[in-house]
Amino acid sequence: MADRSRPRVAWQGSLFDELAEGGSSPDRLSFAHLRRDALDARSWLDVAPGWVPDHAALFDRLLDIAPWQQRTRTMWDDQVLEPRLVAHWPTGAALPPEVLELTAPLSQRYGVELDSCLVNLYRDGADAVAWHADTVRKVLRDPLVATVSLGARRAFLLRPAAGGPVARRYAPGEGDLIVMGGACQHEWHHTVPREKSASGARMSITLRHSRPGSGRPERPRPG
Ligand SMILES: O=C(O)CCC(=O)C(=O)O
Repeated sequence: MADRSRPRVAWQGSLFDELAEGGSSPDRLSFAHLRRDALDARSWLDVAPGWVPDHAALFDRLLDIAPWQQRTRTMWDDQVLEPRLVAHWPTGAALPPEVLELTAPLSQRYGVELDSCLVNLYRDGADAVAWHADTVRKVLRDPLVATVSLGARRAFLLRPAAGGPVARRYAPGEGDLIVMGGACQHEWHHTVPREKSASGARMSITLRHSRPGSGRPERPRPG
């Protein structure tokens, strides 16, 4: 059940940051500082530090408006609480204007319609998500998953899906953008591990598409 009340979390963002009105600055969401990090010949991440300049205000706004849910997971025979809160706008739901301002430039740049949004709230360092790849890989061969991180920085790690040591470590927060692309969801796993020393809450806005981009080459599924 979605909960309309604002979660109580701590993060020392700028209290004076105001959310820019959509389109007020043409350079508000600029890709000028984006760099591509190739994981291998087929998979890559694009990283744009500080992509959302008014990130503290966006954090604050989403805390207020998102339909927060505490989901449970079946573990062995028990139902356990998922260690984070989530808010989901599935494909077909009207995305709020604050999210549409993010999807518009991303959809244009990457040539796909980002049409669903899952926001995760890691309330403190005890909240986490285990190693996994996103389920959108089951319906799309080459899904893009774009994530805007707000609030405290947390480790975001990648390792090969087939197993092996951590291959990349990032520490996204405070408006950073990470886009996973190519075969990333098929051949790599990612995690946000528990972190005792986390300095506060982190929110990740994850954006996905439900249809392949026009003209994008399709890659056969592995296996
Ligand atoms: O919080 C993040 O950056 C990752 C979230 C994630 O992987 C997921 O929700 O599937």
